This record gives sequence, C-alpha cells and structure tokens, in this order.
Amino acid sequence: MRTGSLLATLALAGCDAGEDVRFTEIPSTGEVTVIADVWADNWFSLSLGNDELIVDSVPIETERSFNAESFRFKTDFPIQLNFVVKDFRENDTGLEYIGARNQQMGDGGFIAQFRDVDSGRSLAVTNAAWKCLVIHRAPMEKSCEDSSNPIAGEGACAFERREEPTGWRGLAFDDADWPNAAEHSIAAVDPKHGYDAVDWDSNARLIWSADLERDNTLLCRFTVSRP
Ligand SMILES: [Ca+2]
Ligand SMILES: [Ca+2]
Repeated sequence: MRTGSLLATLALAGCDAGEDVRFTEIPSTGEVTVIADVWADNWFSLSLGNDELIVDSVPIETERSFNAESFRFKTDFPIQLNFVVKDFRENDTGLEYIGARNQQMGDGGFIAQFRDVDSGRSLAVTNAAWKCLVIHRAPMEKSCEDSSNPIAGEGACAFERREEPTGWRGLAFDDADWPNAAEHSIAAVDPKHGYDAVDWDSNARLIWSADLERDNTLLCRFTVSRP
C-alpha cells in the first residue's frame, strides 16, 4: 500500500486501510460521467477508442502486484473499451520465480465495471460477452515449470507471441473472429488485495481467456452503446 493512495481509499471507498484501492479523477469531457472499478492480476491499461485513459498504478514488475483502481471520467457514446491485461512473466518462458524453489507459471484474471454516475445504471461489466485475443502464450507445456534451466522457445518452454492487430482499438474494428472471454470463478482466480474493497455488481465476472496460467497477455474489447 502506498501512502498516497491510502487517504483516497479511506475517503472514497470507505474500505479497510489494508486494502489496495486507488481513486483517480480523470480530467475529461463528455455527455456521460462514468465511475469505474478494475481489479487485475497483474496489470492493465485501458483506452477509450485510441485514447489511453488509465494505466494500472502498480508496475507489473512489483511482486504480487494485485490492486484495484477506481476512477471517474466523462465521455460520449458509444464507448469503446479497450483493455490490455497482463499476467506477470519473467521472460518468454512465461514463468516467474525462475531458479527459485517456487518457479512456476503465474496465473491471470481481471474484472471491471462501469456505471453511469447520474442514473446509477450499469453501463458495462466484464463477462463472456467481451472479446479477448491472446497475444502472448507461454509456456506451451506446463512441464516447463519443472525445468532446472528453462529456455524460452525450447521444448516445453515454447511460446507464442503475436503483434497487436492493426487498428484494434477503433470502434469500427471487426472483432468477430476474436474468441469470447472466459468467465472464471472467484475460487479459480483467488483475487486479493483490493478486490474485496470494491462493491462489485452481481453481474460482473472475473474473465480471462480459457487458460488462466498459459495465456499471459490479452487484448479485450467491449462496446457500450447509447442506452
Ligand atoms: Ca502465466
Ligand atoms: Ca499473476
């Protein structure tokens, strides 16, 4: 917990001092005022269309970088939500704690909700209607975890990486061939540090691709139409 976020947490979320939630008022203009909450294992950035809105305030290199971000902004409909979400990996093997006794595949997962401040209505929650494209996948076989000298690209430690599709943040981008997000249980993701401090909409789901461990970097899109 950084001191800077503690006061905002207490004042705005009314949560326990031990929880990691940061509130950000984002200077912006538009017809609708939105309040949003995001929790990610381990890191996210969010753009509205091509414009970056917010980046996770805890660097992904921070060990156990779990934290929730709450933020308020103004925008216009339709709202094109574009997330980049990353599970931490030390390198292209996809592993973490390399060389230590707990060398392992880390796992991911994230949840987000967006609400119209004036009407109180939900605008969007993460669920299987979202589209998520995996752009980094590693290791291809779990046995890489057990390697005494894991080398990215070799044997079980093979990886797949692809570039971000050109123009994927655009409202008009066709994501019809992207997979739908997979919903994961709280037990599977085991969210902590900030997750419990947010009052989640009962319809909001923890999402990722189908594979919480192997898939490390995802692009996730959702369009909010005018209500
Ligand atoms: Ca992983
Ligand atoms: Ca992780």
